[in-house]
Amino acid sequence: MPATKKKTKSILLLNGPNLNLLGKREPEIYGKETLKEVEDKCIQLGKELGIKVYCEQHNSEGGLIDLVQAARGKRDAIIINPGGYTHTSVALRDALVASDMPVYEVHISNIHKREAFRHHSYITGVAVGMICGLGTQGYLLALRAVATKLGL
Ligand code: CA2
Repeated sequence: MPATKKKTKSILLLNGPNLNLLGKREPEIYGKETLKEVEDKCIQLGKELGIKVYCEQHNSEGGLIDLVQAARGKRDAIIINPGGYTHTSVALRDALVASDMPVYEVHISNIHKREAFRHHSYITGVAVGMICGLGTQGYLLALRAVATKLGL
């Protein structure tokens, strides 16, 4: 019998509105690293773990939903920081459910230490888990959690 080749696991790392400004504004809340630096670290860790990391960022709700829909059937999981849409978007939540991918939610800041309107997330209820308040390290921790779940 011919040996079957195992397909490399892959994930979508998706960042929402304004996260393209990482490292350029409000470093006291979001740190000094740029989004590109964070993405590069995730790609590198992904290589070590055996996961190909596809990075996307979009500022609009529809743009994020399109990216989630496009990942369906292609990626094994999604790590998402939905930015401000965390607290407002039923539509993004619906898209994540419809994607059939396990969802890992990440927030750089501790949303529960901030304004009351940030305390509720529409995403957490459909996520495997949520990491917040650990800075950009949260993305790397989420990636490690994905690897464990995928048996890598
Ligand atoms: O802590 C997080 O990661 C947030 O998802 C960030 C969102 C905020 O609305 C959420 O409540 C918590 C805001 C993203 C804005 O990103 C910026 C990054 C650098 C400079 C300015 C904004």
